[in-house]
Amino acid sequence: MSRLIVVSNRVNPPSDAGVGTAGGLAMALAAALREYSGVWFGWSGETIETFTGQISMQKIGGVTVALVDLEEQDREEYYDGYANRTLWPLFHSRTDLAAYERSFGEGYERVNRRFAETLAPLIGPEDVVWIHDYHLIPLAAELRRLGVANRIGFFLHIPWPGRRQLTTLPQHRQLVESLLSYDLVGFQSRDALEAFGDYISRELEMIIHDGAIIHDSRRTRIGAFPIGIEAAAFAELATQDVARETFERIRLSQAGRKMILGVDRLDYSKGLEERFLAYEQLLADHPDWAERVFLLQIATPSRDAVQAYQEIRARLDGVSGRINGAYATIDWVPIRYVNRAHRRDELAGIYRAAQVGLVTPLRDGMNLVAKEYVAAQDPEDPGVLVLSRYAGAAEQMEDALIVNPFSREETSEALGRALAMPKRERITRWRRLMDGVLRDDVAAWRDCFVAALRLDAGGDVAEGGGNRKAS
Ligand code: GDG
Repeated sequence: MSRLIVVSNRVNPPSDAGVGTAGGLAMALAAALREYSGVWFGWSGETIETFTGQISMQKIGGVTVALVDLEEQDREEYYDGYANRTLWPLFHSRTDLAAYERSFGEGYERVNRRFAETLAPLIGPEDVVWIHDYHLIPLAAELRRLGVANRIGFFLHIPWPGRRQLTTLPQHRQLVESLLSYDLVGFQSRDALEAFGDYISRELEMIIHDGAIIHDSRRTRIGAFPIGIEAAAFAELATQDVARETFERIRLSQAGRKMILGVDRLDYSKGLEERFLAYEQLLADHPDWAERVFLLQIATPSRDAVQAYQEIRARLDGVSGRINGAYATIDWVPIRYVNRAHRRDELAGIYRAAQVGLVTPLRDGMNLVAKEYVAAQDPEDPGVLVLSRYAGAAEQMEDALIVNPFSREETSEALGRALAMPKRERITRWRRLMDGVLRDDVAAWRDCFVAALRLDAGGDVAEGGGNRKAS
């Protein structure tokens, strides 16, 4: 029987209760595996003294997972190093933060080889393999070297960088050529697909014809497959007990004030500092909003081991403290800045209580928070989404107020407009956004990608979310 084998760096299915703190990617992949029988393979997050390749099989939340431990040196070079200090900043247009160290590249190759050697014996002749994200770009090439001839697809959850930026990476050519071992390579947006196509045609001088790259060994099809959320289920969650209690708690503490909400992993790509400054601009330009509005920013710490993350955290503590010191009154604090993670159902209630969802990353593959905010709204009295043009989601969510997050004046004006928007316009915009979020949900994304991956090499690529092909 043909199974789906999903591979990602971390394996983190939501618990059986389904209300844990699992992020968007985890929710999406667990949903994919509940639908198709299969296995989810990846790193356990644990380290041991010497790599053994021993697999621990478990069943979590209805999903079979296969976990391997890595060595401490792997964590340092592959995960904290090449993934988080080289590729993440580079792919988010932060070459100033990107560390190009040979040991990181060696660790990346070593772990991808280890993953391939451990995974290959698990793959049956009919299985289809779906590999996720920038940690594992060379995995298909390593599997091919071991003789795996199955159909293998890759999906990139983050943006694809501009050609000139990518060429700053010493091994850029090797990295991109390793993608040609896949049968299908998927991106979040047309923007990413076009940037990739630009590199392929101008650096590798290869031809893209009819949505596929023609090269010696195979035909690698490429496409945009914008990821979605479990939209109907999330909308439902927002009306359940825990969400309702959280909503009421916020309403009580709001005391009639409007709430602007941000929810992000604490990451420099999310534009949090720029967001705080744009909000400060609103308070400076419109003193009448003082004491009538507040910003709730939930920012869950991540990648604490990396210095750039310690620095952004310290900067945000400083900026939020300064703004609060300058504008607060004895009974009003302009920014409620929270570094604690919340349960998913609490989060749904928090989204529903916010009059404005402020989603302003400087660069983002998709951004699921924008979609969750829309899904959680009350249809009779929805809030307004303010969305960065540099989130992949902006290609699909044109009825949001689209802003340039680098311009604090533009963002602050959009905030003012969102806070004052009449109900009729809010409902019209939200309805269109919600139709899209429901239609292009995570099941549509998964089915579209898997169907395209299962097609014969001669077939055409189906695409999700109404996106066009680059050719
Ligand atoms: C990467 C790409 C792409 C956040 N705080 C809490 C919490 N979250 C959840 C949100 C959302 C997820 O984490 C964040 O997803 P995003 O898409 O916003 O961002 P990344 O983590 O950077 O994800 C991104 C995504 O992969 C999927 O392809 O969209 O572009 O960067 O689901 O709700 N969840 C809970 N408590 C929190 O405090 N339960």
